[in-house]
Amino acid sequence: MPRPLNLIVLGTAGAGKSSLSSSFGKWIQENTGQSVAYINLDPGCDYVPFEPDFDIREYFTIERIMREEKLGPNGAMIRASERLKENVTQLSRRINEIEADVKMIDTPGQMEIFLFHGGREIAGLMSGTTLSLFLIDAQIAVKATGLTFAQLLGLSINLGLGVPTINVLNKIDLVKDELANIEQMLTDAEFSRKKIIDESRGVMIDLALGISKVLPELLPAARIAKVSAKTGEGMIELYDILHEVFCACGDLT
Ligand SMILES: Nc1nc2c(ncn2[C@@H]2O[C@H](COP(=O)(O)OP(=O)(O)OP(=O)(O)O)[C@@H](O)[C@H]2O)c(=O)[nH]1
Ligand SMILES: [Mg+2]
Repeated sequence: MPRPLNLIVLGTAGAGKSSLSSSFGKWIQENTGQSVAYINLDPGCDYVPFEPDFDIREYFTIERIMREEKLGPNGAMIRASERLKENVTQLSRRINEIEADVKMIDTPGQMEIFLFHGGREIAGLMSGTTLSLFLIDAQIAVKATGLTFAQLLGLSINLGLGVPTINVLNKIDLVKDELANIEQMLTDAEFSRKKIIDESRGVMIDLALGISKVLPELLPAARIAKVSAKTGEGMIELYDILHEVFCACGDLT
């Protein structure tokens, strides 16, 4: 793959974005020999499990904005994203100057704020090829309605960020007994339909069935990767899927 490959790691709060940025980055380094840089775009975190080559917290942090501008955590996150947007040219230049084959880009848990304020702009200014990994907590995907909702969110990211998105089921070590079920929901529409009807009530059934009906038409053809950022399972599969998506999209530079 031409360098650099930018992997923007997105997902709902606590889905394992920081953990996967770290463990998949390490896996790529150790197993493919490519150099990996780590970019932290989450101004709200106290700790990240990697040593950032670029850290947005050098510019601002949620804690400081809350204190200085007397805002709550979400108001401060919006303010932080506005600052990201205002300084996007300078910040993306600094990220582009980092020499690495792969850049793992960790993002805030308040995904919608990042997407609507600055995320698209910064993704658009990165040199190289940019893909996003959308992390779904496997514990949510155990239910057909949860999986349907998560896939819909993945599509919104595709729309909001404007780059190809790979859906990644993380924390599979926590759902070992349910993995076959999840697999079947992903590949067998009729099975998924039945599960939705079993699980849901009233108006939810129609909504979930309606969404699950259109999803196959809209979802990218790529398989969903199943990984554990904790145990390291599934990293080869994720890397293979990256290749598939990359080849399907051609050279995106
Ligand atoms: N069992 C298990 N736990 C995981 C896995 N990935 C992450 N975790 C745990 O899930 C919690 C959240 O992980 P993070 O990596 O901080 O998640 P995040 O998406 O970066 O969280 P925010 O940035 O706060 O939104 C931590 O306790 C991790 O140890 C996994 O694959 N398996
Ligand atoms: Mg994080």
